Order: sequence, then C-alpha cells, then structure tokens
Amino acid sequence: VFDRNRDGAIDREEFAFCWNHWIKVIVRPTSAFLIVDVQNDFISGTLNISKCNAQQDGSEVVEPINWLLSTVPFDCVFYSLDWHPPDHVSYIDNVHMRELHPSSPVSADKAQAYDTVVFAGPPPMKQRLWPRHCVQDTWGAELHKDLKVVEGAVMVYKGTNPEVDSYSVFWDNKKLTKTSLSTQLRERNVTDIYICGLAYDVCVGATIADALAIGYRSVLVDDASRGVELADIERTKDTIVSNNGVIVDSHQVLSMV
Ligand code: VGL
Ligand code: ZN
Repeated sequence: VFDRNRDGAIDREEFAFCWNHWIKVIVRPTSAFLIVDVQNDFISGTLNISKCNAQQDGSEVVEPINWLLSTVPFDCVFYSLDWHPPDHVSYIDNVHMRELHPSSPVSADKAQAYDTVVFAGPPPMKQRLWPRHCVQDTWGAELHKDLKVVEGAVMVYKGTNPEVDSYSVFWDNKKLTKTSLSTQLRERNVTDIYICGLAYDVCVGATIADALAIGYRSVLVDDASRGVELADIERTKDTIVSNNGVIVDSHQVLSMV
C-alpha cells in the first residue's frame, strides 16, 4: 500500500504518519530492541572488523545504541553474545580437528581465516572460518565497556554448540536448536523488533532475515550497525527491503516506537 521509491524503499514520512495515526492505534505494537554482538573481539580484538574489507569501525555503534537506549521507550531490550567453546567449528586454528568433505574448495592445510570450507558431516556442512573469537568467559567475548546495559535486559548466548555456528540470534546455522530468544519474545507479546550491532552482513543480517521469516515487523537501525564486506552489506539491505523489512537511522526510531 505504500508508495515505493526507485530503491524499493517506502516513503519515511508516509510510513511515520500511517504508523502513528492508524497502525499503532489499531495494532498496539510491543517493541523489542535487539543489540547484536557488540563484543570486544569484533571491535578491537581478534576478529576486529576494521581490519576486514569494509574497514568499518565497530566502536561507532556504541554512541547511537546508547542514545537509543536512553531515549526510546522500547518495551524490552535484548543483547546477544557470540559465545563459543574453545573447540568451536568456526575457528581457523581448529580446522584440523574435523574431517573435510571432498567437495571442500580448500584443503585443511591451505585454509586461511575468512575462507569457506566444507566439513564432511554427514551431512556435509559449509563453514566460513574465522580467527578464534568470542571464547566463552574471555575479555574478547565481553560487551564493549562503554555500551550501556539497561536494567531488566535479557542476554541471549549463541554459538555455544562446538559443532555448529550460529549467525542468527534465533537459530544455529543448521536450524537444529533455537536460542531462548523466540520464547522470550513470545512471553512479552513482542510484535516489532529493532535490530542493530555487529556484524551487519553476518549476524545482524541473519537475525533480521529470521525475524522477517517468523513474521515480526522488523526494523534495521543502519547507523547503529557495522559490517565486514561492503558488497555483503548491500546484499543484506536488498534482502531486508525485498522481504518488507524497514531500514532507518537511529534518530527516526523515536517516532516509530
Ligand atoms: C559474527 C563472524 C563470526 C558476528 C560471529 O557476530 O557477526 N561474525 N561469528
Ligand atoms: Zn562467531
């Protein structure tokens, strides 16, 4: 029903008007703010995203997130943490611990961080390899020291199974196991999710894709997110928009909640 511009995005003023005068009055939305993986390793540690292709500074998300937390009356707040055991399947230095499938594009001996391999399984499993990061109970897995942690917020831990990676905060990558997020959202009757954090094109992207698939009204806060690869960030945005998600800047959130 909304007019769409050339990028397929809806007009923000039109959206804000309909939201405040019609949708909110009828639907009585309940909002959740989900802050994804704002952890030391992604900002200044072993998986420092500023050293990746997009060269984005992960610490820049802290200020807009803190502003949102102290300004916007979200009904509930969630923080996710990438939380891996030392023998996790995604670590490049663990690649020799498991057998690769013959179809793997790189052998264990040649594999480097950021390469994608195929583990033997069964079933065979594609896996991007990363530097060892966010090991449970280490400094690298802690939230950034300047990130505001609000009272009553819920922490969601993911990637705890050594055999399966977990980019989405809802599910592991094989959709074998759910985190506590779905249940906690349902308990609170959440209808709308505002998502931001690190990394835009990895865990933030996978999380909003699942949120849209489940049927939440899903909003990505663009200026409160930073990523790894520019092309993948663009792909993430395209996927969000084509699945009826909304991409906004933090200052626009105040008029939506
Ligand atoms: C992430 C790579 C590996 C993320 C987690 O939080 O985006 N990226 N593990
Ligand atoms: Zn990880």
